[in-house]
Amino acid sequence: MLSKKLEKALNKQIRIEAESSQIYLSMASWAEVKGLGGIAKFMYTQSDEERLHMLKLIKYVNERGGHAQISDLTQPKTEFGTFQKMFKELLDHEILVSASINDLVHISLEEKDYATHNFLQWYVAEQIEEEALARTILDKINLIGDDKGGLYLFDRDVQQITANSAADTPN
Ligand code: OFO
Repeated sequence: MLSKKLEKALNKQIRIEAESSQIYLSMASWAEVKGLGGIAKFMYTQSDEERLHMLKLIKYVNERGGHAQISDLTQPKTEFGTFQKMFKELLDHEILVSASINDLVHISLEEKDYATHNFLQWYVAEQIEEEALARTILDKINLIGDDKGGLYLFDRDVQQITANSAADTPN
C-alpha cells in the first residue's frame, strides 16, 4: 500500500508526464505547419512516449492500492520561435522532469517503499536516455545554424533517431 505522501507525489508525476505529452504534441504541430515533417514525426513520437510514461504510472498507483488522479493540464505554448529554441526547450524540459523523478526517488526512500523505489529505476534510466538524446539533437542543430540545406538533411535524418528511440518504448 502506498503512503499518502508517496501517492500524492506519484500523482504529481502523472500530471507532469501528461503535460510533457501535450508540450511535445504542440511542438509536433508547430513543426508540421512549418513544413518539416521529419521533426514533426519525431515530436509526435516523443508525445506518444510521454503518454506511455503517464499510463505506466497510473497503472502502478492503482495496483498499489492508491487512486491515480487525472487532472486538468496547463496549456502548452503554440509558437516556438526557431528550431534551435524548440529543441533547447525540449532539453530544458527533460532536465526538469529528471529533477522531479529524483525527488520521487528520494521520497520513496524516506517512506521506506522499496517496491516504488524499484519501479522508479525505469524512469531514472529513461531520463538519462532522453536527456542524452535531446543533447545530441541540440548539438547537431547548433552545427547547422542557419544553413537551409543542413536543416533539410537534419529533417530527413531525425526520422532515424525516431526509429531508434521507438525501440525503447515501454510495454
Ligand atoms: Fe517522461 O520522459 Fe520525457 O519528459
